Amino acid sequence: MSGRPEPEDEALWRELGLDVEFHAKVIDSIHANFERQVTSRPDRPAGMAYFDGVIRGAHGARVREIMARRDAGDKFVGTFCVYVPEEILLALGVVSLALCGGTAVTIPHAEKTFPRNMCPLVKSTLGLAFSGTCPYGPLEDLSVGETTCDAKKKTWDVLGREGGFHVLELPQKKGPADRALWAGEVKEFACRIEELSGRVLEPEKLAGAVRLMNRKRRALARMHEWRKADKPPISGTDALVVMQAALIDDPDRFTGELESLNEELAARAAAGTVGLAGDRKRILIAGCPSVLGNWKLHHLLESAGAAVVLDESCTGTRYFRGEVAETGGNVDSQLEAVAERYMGIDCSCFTPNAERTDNILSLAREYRADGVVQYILHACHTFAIEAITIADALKAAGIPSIRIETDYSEEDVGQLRIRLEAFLESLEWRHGA
Ligand code: BJ8
Repeated sequence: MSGRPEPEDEALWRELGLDVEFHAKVIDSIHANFERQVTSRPDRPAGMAYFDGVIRGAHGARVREIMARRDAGDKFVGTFCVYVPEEILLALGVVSLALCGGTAVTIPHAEKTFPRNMCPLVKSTLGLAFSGTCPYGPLEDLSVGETTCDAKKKTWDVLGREGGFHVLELPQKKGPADRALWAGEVKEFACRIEELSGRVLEPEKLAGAVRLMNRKRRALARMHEWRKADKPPISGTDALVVMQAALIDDPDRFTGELESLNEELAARAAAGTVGLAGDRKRILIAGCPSVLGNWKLHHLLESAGAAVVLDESCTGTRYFRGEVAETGGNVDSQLEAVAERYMGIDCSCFTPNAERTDNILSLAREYRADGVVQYILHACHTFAIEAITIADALKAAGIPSIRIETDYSEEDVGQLRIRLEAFLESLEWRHGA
C-alpha cells in the first residue's frame, strides 16, 4: 500500500493544516515497512485484517472518528505512556490515544532543536509534531505527559510552554509515601479531566470503564496464552501489531475484535496451524516498547528463523498485566484501586526495580524462552543500565541473553542480522523442539 495516499486522507490532512507533501512521505515509509515486514508474510490469521486496518487507518479513519466525537461534544487527549489511567478518560467520555512515534523519517525535524543523543521514540514523536505530520496535534484538547525518563519529562517542559499539557508525577520509588503521592496524582488527574470534559465522574461510569479495561486486558492475556504453545498459532510480529493497535483503537471495538481473533487462534491451535513455519528458537524480547511504525527487531528475529514468543515491554506485558480491582464503592475508593494497579507497572524508571528482573525470569520460564533479547533504544539510559542487572540474573538462571541497542534507522540492519543470527545459532533447544 505504498504510493500516493487516498484522496480523502489528503483532503483530511489539508483540512487539519498539515504538511501534505511531507506527510505523504512519512505515511509512505511507514506503510512500505508495514507491507514488507508484516503483511507480506504467509500464514497470518484472517482476523489480523482488522488490526492491519487499525495500523493503516491511524492517520485517516481513526482521525475522522475522533473528529466526529469532538463534533459531538467529547474531548480528545493525547498520551505518551502506559501509566496514564485510561479508566478515568473512558468514564468521562474522553477519547485518548498514544502519540508515540515509531518512524525514523520525522527524526531530523526534532534534531533541529532537541539533542541528537535522545531516544528515537521521543525524537520521532517530536518530529511528527514539528514537521506538521501528526494529524492528532490540531485535535488535542490536552496532552498528558508523565515523569518517567529524563528525555520525556524535560520534553514536556518545552511542549507544555503554551499550556494544554498535564504532567502526571510518577514517583521513582514504590514505598508508602510514593504510593500516597501517586494516589494523589491520580485523583488530581481525575479532577483535571472532569474540568476538561465538563462532566462529573460517576461511580457507575467509572466501574463500567474499569470492567471494560479489565476485559481488554483479559483478551490480551488470552492471546498471550497461545504464544506459550510449542508452535504458536500467531507470530510475534503479528502479536506486536495487535499490541500497537491496542494503544490507538477504540477500546470496546478493539476488545471485541481481539476476542474474535482469540477464537480463531483457538481453532488454529486445535488444527495445528502455526504462525511461523519450521522449528524455531523461542525468543523473549525485554525492554523498550516498539510503537506503531517500528517492526524492525521482530522482523529481523523472525526472518532469521526465531519465534518471538513474548514482549516484556509497554507494547507487551507491561500494558496488560494486572487488573484494576473491581471494588465498586465510591469514586474515591475506585480511584485508589486504579492507582494501585498502575503502580504495579515495572518500568525501568523506578529504583530499585528488582520486580522487573523477577518478572523477566519468571516470564522466560513461563514462555519457555530459549533466549532473551534485551531491546534498548539508543540513549534510553534507564533500560540500558537496568540491562546489566537483568543480564546477570539471566546468566545466573542459565538463560542466554544478548543486548541489542539500536534506533529506527536501517543503517545497522546488516550488522544486527549477523549478531542475531550468531546468537540464535548459539542457543540450545531448551524447550525440547
Ligand atoms: S512505562 S517504557 S511507555 S516510560 S524508550 S521514552 S523510557 S528514553 S517509552 Fe516508556 Fe512509559 Fe516506561 Fe513504558 Fe524514555 Fe526509554 Fe525513550 Fe521510553
